Amino acid sequence: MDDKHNGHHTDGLNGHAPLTAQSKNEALEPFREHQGGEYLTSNQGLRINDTDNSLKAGSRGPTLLEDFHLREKITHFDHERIPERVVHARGMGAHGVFQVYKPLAEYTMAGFLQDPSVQTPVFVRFSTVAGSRGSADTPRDARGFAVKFYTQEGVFDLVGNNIPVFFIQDAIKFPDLIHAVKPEPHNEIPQAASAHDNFWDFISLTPEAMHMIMWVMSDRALPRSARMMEGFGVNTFRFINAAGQAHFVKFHWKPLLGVHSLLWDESQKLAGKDADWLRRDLWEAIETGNGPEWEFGVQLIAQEDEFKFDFDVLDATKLWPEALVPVQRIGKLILNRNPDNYFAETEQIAFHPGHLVPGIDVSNDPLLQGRLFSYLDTQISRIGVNFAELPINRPLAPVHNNQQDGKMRQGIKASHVNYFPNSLADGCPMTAPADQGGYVHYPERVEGHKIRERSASFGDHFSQASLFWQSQSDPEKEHIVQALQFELSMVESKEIRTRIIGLLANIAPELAAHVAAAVGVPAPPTPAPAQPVAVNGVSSAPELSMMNTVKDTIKTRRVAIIATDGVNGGDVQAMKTALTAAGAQVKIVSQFLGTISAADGTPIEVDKTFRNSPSVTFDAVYIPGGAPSVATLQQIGEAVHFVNEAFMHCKAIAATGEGATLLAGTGLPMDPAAPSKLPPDLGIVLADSGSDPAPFAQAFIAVIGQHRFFNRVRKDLVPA
Ligand code: HDE
Repeated sequence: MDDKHNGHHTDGLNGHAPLTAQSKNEALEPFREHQGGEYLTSNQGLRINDTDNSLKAGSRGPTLLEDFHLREKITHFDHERIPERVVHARGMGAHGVFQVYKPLAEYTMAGFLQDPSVQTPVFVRFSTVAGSRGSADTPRDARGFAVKFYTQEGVFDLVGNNIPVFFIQDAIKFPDLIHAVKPEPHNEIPQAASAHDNFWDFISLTPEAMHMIMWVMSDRALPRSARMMEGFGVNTFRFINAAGQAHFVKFHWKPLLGVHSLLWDESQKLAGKDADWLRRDLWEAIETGNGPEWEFGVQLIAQEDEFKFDFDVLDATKLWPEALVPVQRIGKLILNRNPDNYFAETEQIAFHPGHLVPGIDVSNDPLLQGRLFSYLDTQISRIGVNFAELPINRPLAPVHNNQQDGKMRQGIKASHVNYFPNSLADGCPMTAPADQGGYVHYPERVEGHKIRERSASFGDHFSQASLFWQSQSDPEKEHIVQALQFELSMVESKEIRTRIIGLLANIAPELAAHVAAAVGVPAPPTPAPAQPVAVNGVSSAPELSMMNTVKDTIKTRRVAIIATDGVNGGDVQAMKTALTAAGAQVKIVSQFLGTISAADGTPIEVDKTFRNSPSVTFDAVYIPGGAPSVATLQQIGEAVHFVNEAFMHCKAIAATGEGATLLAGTGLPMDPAAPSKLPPDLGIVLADSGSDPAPFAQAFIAVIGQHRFFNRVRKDLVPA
């Protein structure tokens, strides 16, 4: 840490000691109410003698108004809810720590980005956007990725998404966008879904949205896990160093587990089978000591290079291709503690892109500018004007100002002086000069006519949408086409569908033609073959395809071993041991809970049933050998469906000996008598009974790490 920051943190008026990641945890401890051995009391501490019977005039008589315990209990219950977030209502959060890799003083004076030995406590909240608080986790949607850093210089909030661009360029359109995507106002249908007329009507008249549309129609909008999502600050911010030099900056989170997604069919089924899929996934990962990790990345453009690009750096519908502006990985975020109380922490946390620290400032991005107003405003109506005093929102840096009163004020100010300047309190709290950490805005020179107008430099709505399309692998393109076909098939107005096809033709003629073919509107006339569109010479960006992501780990992946009585216990044990050693979560799945009996009589405890944990809740499935077990499974529809569905969802599958016969219903082009003839890239590994389990398990581990195998052409033969 440089001298300036040392000085600021350890001397001055407050003299507070440097923080550790423990300190937010410790700061929350006085607010935690641990239970054990106490009497039940009223809110005033009165011991309660009966909480099951109201006070009545006779045991069959009317309840008496004087029953203060009944009234306190029910009245509090009546007021338990606060308004849900107007967007991003459904979410889950966790505590963690952030550490920078090396000092970033060259670019920013932000204290938490200087000293690799300092752990900055964080709280992160992930969310969907459109659904209400009780909606499912897995609809097609962008995901929020909001990080609150409790730094020594105050709270810094990075309120981002898992998609690097946004639908609109100017915040003034946000209410229209959200009204359009939310359930329609007359009948409040559909919940958490963009597949309806209002949304696509708005989009069809808003060409600037088309880049973001490509992202939300891609599998990025169906994350397998919050732990397997990228995060992006989306808006352009500024870094400012101690010498006053500025860089435009875009923020990134890169997950160490890679970026992985569900398939649309899985997402829909999971919404019913386990509506809490993503929430449970994050919770369990942290509970089992597998806290997720991301690297923090920055893309920097020097202030003087502002106009060197084909896009405007202030336009939030554009990304900065990594070939032009590399992502520098500058630190690591680890989530390691679940909240103690969902409401007190995850629901009451209040983010705001205007929560900044010295060295980080906003840009003139008109989307960001409007957000700066909206978030503070919404916290006031959602929580109250004193939201910053709630335990989860309190900065670790001390707070001293002359704000006072308001609903639910917590602190008791002992001074009788509440204004500035003053002499009666020796001028305190006093303003801080920049060299004492006082926040100074970047002194950008601004000049212009007062005007409601979009800059012409924001006018290209299709090049980056094309770049995204061109950068996708074939299966990813197919999924985008299928998503658009589905969404538009739900749109009743043919005019809206036709307008969308017209917009898609500007991105890629073949995309428009494929979608049109399924939604009952003519394809636009075939133009001359399109030249690949390039952004400053970049016509394909590998970072935009999930095919190029991390694929070398099976850590925390859920693997089902399906079995029943007569299973070959050796197969089960060898596979379970190998997968567990590689970090997977292995579950024995059978028809009923209890124990099953292996062929040699050994009891095996069943963890899950086909009904309570269908194949959509797993990443991979193993079918061990043992003729009696396999014969029984073949007679259980849910077991056969389990395997067929895993095949259809392109998941890794392994089978030993007669286990392979369960693959018969999948449409797999194989001869069970000669499993080696199976094409190697289908993600299916088979072993003969009695063969060496070690290399077999390693082969299975390798395919699970690949996540999905989209080249199973016959997957479409499987009845859904
Ligand atoms: Fe938000 N957004 N937003 N947003 N946003 C909110 O604030 C808003 C935008 C994002 O876990 C609200 O506390 C406007 C972009 C996340 O608590 C509200 C505009 C990005 C969260 C609001 C945007 C986001 C919110 C609702 C257009 C990605 C959840 C509740 C200019 C960078 C934070 C709340 C959490 C929440 C306004 C656009 C991310 C109403 C006006 C772009 C992750 O203030």
